[in-house]
Amino acid sequence: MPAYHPPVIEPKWQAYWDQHATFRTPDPSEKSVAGKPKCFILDMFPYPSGAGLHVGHPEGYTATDILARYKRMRGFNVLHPMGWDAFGLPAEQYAIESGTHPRETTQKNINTFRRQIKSLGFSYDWSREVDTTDPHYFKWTQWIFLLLYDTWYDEQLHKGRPISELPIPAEITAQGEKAITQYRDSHRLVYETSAPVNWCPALGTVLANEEVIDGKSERGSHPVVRLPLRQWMMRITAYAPKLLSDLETLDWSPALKEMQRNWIGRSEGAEVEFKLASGEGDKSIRVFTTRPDTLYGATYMVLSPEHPLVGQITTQAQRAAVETYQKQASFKSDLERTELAKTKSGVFTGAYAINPVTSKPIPIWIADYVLISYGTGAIMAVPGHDERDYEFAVQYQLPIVRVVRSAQGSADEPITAPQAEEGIACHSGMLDGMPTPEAKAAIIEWLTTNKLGVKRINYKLRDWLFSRQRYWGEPFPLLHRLGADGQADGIIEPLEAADLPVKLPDMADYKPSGRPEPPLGKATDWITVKKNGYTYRRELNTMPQWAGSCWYYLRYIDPKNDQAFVDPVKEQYWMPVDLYVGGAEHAVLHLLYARFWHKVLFDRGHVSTAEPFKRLVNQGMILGEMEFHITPAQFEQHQSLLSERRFQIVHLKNEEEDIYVLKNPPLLAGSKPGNLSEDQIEKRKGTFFLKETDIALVGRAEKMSKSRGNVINPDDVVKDYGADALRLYEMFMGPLEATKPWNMQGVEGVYRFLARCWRLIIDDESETMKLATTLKDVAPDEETLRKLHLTVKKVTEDLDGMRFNTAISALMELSNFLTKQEVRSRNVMDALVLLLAPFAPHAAEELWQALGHATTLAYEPWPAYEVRYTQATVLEVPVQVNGKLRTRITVPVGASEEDCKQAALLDERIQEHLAGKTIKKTIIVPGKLINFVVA
Ligand code: ANZ
Repeated sequence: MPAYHPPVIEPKWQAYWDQHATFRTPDPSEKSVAGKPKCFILDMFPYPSGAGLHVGHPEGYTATDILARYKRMRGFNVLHPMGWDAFGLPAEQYAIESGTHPRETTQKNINTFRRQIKSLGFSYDWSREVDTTDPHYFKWTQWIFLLLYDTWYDEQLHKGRPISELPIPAEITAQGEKAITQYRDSHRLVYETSAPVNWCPALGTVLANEEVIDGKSERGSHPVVRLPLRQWMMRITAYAPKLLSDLETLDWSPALKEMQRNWIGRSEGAEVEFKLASGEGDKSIRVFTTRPDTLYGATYMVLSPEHPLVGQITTQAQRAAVETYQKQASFKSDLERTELAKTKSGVFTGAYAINPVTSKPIPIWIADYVLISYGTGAIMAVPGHDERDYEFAVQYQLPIVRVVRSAQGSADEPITAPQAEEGIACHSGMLDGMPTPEAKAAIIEWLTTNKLGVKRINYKLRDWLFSRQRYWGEPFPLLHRLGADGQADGIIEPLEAADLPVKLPDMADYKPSGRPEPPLGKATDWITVKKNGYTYRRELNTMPQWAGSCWYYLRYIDPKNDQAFVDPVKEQYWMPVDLYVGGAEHAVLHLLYARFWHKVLFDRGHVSTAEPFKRLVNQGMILGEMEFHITPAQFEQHQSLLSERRFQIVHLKNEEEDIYVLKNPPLLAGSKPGNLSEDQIEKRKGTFFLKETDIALVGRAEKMSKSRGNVINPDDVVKDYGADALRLYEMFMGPLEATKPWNMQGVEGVYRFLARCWRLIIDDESETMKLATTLKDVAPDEETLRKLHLTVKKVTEDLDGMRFNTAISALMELSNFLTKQEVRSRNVMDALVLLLAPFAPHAAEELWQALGHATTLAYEPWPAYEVRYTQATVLEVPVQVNGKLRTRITVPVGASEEDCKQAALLDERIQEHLAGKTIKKTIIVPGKLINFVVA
């Protein structure tokens, strides 16, 4: 037993923590909380997939656990919870294949995840566990949905308000009850619309844009088509300005804030109205432009193929061509239509509009590079100054004119490439000679005066498509009223809080119909509701997986409350989240959606902070063991170079690919070839190359994932090395934010470090558990005190800065130092164990107990350091002869001038330089410099 043996001590302490509820977090009303500052440390909760945990998961969880344990030792009341983001497609797909209820599959997966996470010794308060699929939880997801449904955004007051406070214009009131209802419905943060969606027949669901890659579903690669469909949307765009400006108040990395900014995508410009040429009716086309100053250069217009005017303005002669084109465009995703498109395409509608400043008729085209979902879905095309328009104009031989010149350039310089940069307006009538910003302001003023346009700010952010045609999600708490004919009459009845939760019906058949109707339509008993003398049909869509994760952090604060989603007093105490750690893959959507819901809750008075997550850190990705792939052709071409570099080359041939994998040569005969390390590659223009070669790597074993077969299962690591070693290794690999390759040898290294710490304290040669004989009740010597206090300082500062890898290095150094001692002080061992505790809690608890302490160390005060032991004792001072640096010497801190001079004179190099010369003067700047002036 006395040898370091994780399989015994780790389960022992996990059971101890469970039995003693060591990590139960007291509520703010409890006595034990008095005087303690709070600290809310949050992990992004996992989706409990069937594959179980991989070593990427515990990275962030270990970091937050170390901090949670550290903060407790520093006297904080720490909230550190865990839960499950458990709705989602895989359980439903599995149900379709196997008939197993998704709840069953989900529960099984949760149990696996919980077991795995518990085996790593994280100090979660398990009494606060949440599960988004639990009706006690999603009751409140539905409740918050109803709050959003009940809210409209007041642009004047810049806040969400109850729909009952929406001012109804007199002309609407005059039209009666139905018009008022419609008016309200069109202002809610949750609204219905018929929107073109990505419909995937094989999955039987609509997909978000991010779930579609190259026109195929991300899951399973099934074809996706664009269809108009009745959908529920959330008006997140109303909050775009606040989501943008409040980023400034957050302690997030600049890169992450930039990603959110880009996603929100604020553009300042104008809307301009173009009348149709005479004979085409009194209709007009509105465009959005960021360059209203180029209006004189608008030589044609483009409508998105989906634009509602297309059908009305297209001439008979062009109709067939236009309709064919519209159909083609409907099969392409936005990405394919814009960034991925190699060439531009379009069709003339036969109609013309009038350029409002030149009064010239200009042709109206349709083209798929104009998207219906942005701005007004129509543009004025300025081929002289917009790249896309230029390309299009060249292709279809449309006129190109220069309306902006560079400061030195001429107005008549021909355009051979689009000039997008700002400059001086030319060929622009009243704007001529104005620099772009001035020209923009002038034309906007002119347009406004002439009622032909207005200043406009647009956002790239789109409203959030909130409904899914799936079974395994939260049902909507909404009813559709049916008229006498059994059809929905357009009146929506939101359920009341007392009616919640709306649970999912039990069904035997989860199969999608292959048509856009949701599977819930098959639950015939469930869908019909009688209320107040009316018959209603339930809403059949379910919520997207994002819903449950929009507010889970609030539920941890008060997980069992069945009167409110969170008690306001507790909410005020715990919020905001002090630290949120998770993967960068959630940098945009989850964080925007959660911030949006939080802001609505804030406006409606249900939470006390405008932002949920004060500080956020993205952990870096852990890569599978690294390999670099090259194609057979590359192999042929570079064979000699590759052998020169002595790579081990493994030829892989499977059904899908024929590739060579490069590995480092085995270091010892008989050992396995090593994987290549980061220093073998370099990144140029976004592509990875083998260092100092032009061999671009076609692939490398990247992010760990089951499909790549490079997943390392934490269970195996725990079994072989223990949870403490896994935790240490996860943190020792490199900075938390960095992308790091996994390397099994590293795990062995930290394991040896733990065993060394163990042997410092335990006599591993004795039969029974006994302290090492080298351990004595003696006061440590000065040198040991210095080393210890310096280590405490370093580890403390590193933990505050989340530099876990360097903190671990400092602990390793301390253990090496102590290993050399023949007699060790017990006090020093106590301190070492406390420093180790956040990182390797099981070993630390066991050693703490061995050192004679009766209870857990989880709440022991964190070791303090004394400054006097951490200050340097010697200084390095440069020594010059006639102002030239000749050497450096070390002197004790506070040494006198005379001592410094004598020390310098004893130095061999100085003696050489002084030989045969007379010292005329000695200049000494204490602690900084010694200079001998010689003749
Ligand atoms: C004329 C113009 C002249 C434009 C010029 C640009 C440069 P951002 O910055 O992304 O907001 N545009 C507007 N709506 C569009 C749509 N639905 N689909 C595709 N393109 C659209 O870009 C705004 C610019 O993108 C607008 O300004 C418009 O082209 C185009 F020298 O108008 B611009």
